[in-house]
Amino acid sequence: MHVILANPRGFCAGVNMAIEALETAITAFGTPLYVYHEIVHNRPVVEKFRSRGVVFVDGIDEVPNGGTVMYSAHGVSPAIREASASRNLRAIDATCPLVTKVHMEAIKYAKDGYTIVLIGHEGHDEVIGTIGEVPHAMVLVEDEEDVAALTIPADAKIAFLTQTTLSVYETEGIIKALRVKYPQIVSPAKSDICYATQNRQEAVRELSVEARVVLVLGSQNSSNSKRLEEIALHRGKAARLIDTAAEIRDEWFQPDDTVMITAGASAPEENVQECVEYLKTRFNATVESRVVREEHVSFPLPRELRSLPVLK
Ligand code: 2E4
Ligand code: SF4
Repeated sequence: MHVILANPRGFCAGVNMAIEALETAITAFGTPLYVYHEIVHNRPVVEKFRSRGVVFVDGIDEVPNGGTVMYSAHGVSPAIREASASRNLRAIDATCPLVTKVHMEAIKYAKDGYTIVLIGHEGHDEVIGTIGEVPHAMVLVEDEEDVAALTIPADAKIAFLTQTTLSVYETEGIIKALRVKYPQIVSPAKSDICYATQNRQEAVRELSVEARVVLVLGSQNSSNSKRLEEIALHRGKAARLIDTAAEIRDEWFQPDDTVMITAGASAPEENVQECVEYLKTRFNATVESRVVREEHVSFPLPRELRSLPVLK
């Protein structure tokens, strides 16, 4: 068996920042510490923090008065910020700056009188947060059928934005349909699909060609991880999205297989290495690391944590 380890894979700059922010907040404020939604969409990460006294909540009313709440990397709507303020909570914002950028674009387009089409997945934390900025000016589309069903007038002032973790290929199709229906449609100069999402997809597209089996480390509710699994499946690969090596089944493999391993932006490297070790032990696999793109991106800690005396 041969294992191809894809690069880039795993934690992106936004996830590194959010996890470091939570670690820092635990040190500074102790537990229980509250996080609105999962800090990132990864079960092992969430379970580890939960075992250390972090409480993940789906409503601000679950946080006791005067408590500390951190917003997850996926961002929140202004209504959530207001709810925290009215409860006198100490709020720490671990939203990825690349999600905040989309929020800012939404605010600007709405202020300039545009109707905004947001391409994204209904019910996803990031989409809920982005729509919450300008709900009166925004309509969500998930696919080309939704574009066909849009009733925005043909001559409207119209813009589109996207969720940060979509499939580049599928989104191109939806954008094409939007441009046919609304030739005047505008959008930000740079895609809202972030660098990490694009690079991890590119690595799967390029490296999966050589593999029969593709293992993607990541959780089922992780949009960017799910997209990596889908890309491999569309290419006819036997692809599996798993959280840990414990989910691996030997029947998935043939002894002389080439297996590509990657990880979504929220999946820890530890879980990748467990899978590599398993395949080495069980199938005598050789391992090769392949780099499709270099990444040199990092984000500062949330403002609320930068000036803490305890950390100086
Ligand atoms: C914030 C924005 O959005 P997705 O479900 O892929 O989130 P996940 O937590 O898996 O990945 C990190 C992240 C966070 C991605 N985009
Ligand atoms: Fe930010 Fe992109 Fe990572 Fe999401 S996947 S947290 S947008 S860097």
